[in-house]
Amino acid sequence: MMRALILGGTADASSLAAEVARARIDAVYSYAGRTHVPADQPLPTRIGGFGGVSGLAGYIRDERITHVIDATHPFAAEMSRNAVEACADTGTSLLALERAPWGSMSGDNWIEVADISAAAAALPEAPANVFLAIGRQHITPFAMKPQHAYTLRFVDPQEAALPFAADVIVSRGPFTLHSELEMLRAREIAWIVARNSGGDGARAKVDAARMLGLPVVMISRPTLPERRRVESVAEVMEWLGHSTRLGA
Ligand code: 3Y8
Ligand code: NAP
Repeated sequence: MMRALILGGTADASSLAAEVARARIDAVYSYAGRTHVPADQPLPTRIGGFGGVSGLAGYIRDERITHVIDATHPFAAEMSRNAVEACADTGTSLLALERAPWGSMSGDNWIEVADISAAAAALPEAPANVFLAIGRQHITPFAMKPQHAYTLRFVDPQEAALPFAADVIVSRGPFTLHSELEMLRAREIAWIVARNSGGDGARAKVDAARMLGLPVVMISRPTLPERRRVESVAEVMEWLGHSTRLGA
């Protein structure tokens, strides 16, 4: 009897949950619990870590999960690694739903770096207005360049003290080209730091940067273990034996 676990937390995961619910597949949606009020899902939802690989393997056994879909964000590397191990340990089918990275196009001025520390090192020495579009969890490396006027964007209001002076915008995506252009112009942003998230939910700032001729320090994705992956909800549904082709 099929029972699916969706490791969620992205717009693609929400789209998948809607199709899975429509197909009446027995499934559970999972959030890490990073945000105060995550978006509602049309499936039974669990919130919080599993407790590492063994915790996830135990969950899979206890809940009789037969299929795991890793629809987490491309930078949720630890969750993805744990899913590969736990599914191998329990002999459970695993499929990743992972959108393609953004590619730079003519007019883009990207400085591609491997990680957050390299992103901080890539910023200039001369003070500038810098927009850090990388959330809340991994901003400490920028404390090494306190000379910049930083703008941060969080999903929830700031709780802990910041490691450097910064102005915080509280807003969850997805963001529009118009609102990103307005924000960048109003704050006279000269540099943007972003993760190569892919997808549409956060692409607007990259397009706005190109239109304004701004440099973007683009953080490349972490390498993930080999696993079967698709880029569309339709392919996941086919894998689950529920084609979403019209009239199917
Ligand atoms: C809790 C679920 C939807 C989903 C929205 C997508 C788009 C906006 C791009 C910017 C970049 C950032 C951040 C971002 C994106 C979507 C999508 C995506 C980047 C929610 C969500 C959860 C999270 C967790 C949160 C992180 C943070 C990262 C903000 C919900 C809204 C910056 C990633 O305060 C915290 O601890 C936040 C932590 C992980 C990265 C960080 O290090 O701070 N996402 N984001 C998920 C869970 O608990 O399991 O609250 O409803 C989901 C979305 N985030 O339905 O439209 O699909 O990718 N999320 C980055 O660097 O790209 C925003 O501001 O331009
Ligand atoms: P991470 O660093 O890869 O994972 C750290 C730990 O968080 C995991 O080992 C697991 O804890 C728990 N976890 C992560 N995702 C989970 C999920 N969907 N359900 C249950 N537990 C989860 O994760 P992250 O980068 O902080 O991302 C956390 C969540 O935010 C994910 O749902 C991800 O899709 C979403 N998100 C992340 C980003 C980003 O930039 N990283 C962007 C957008 C959305 P245990 O080991 O205890 O099981």
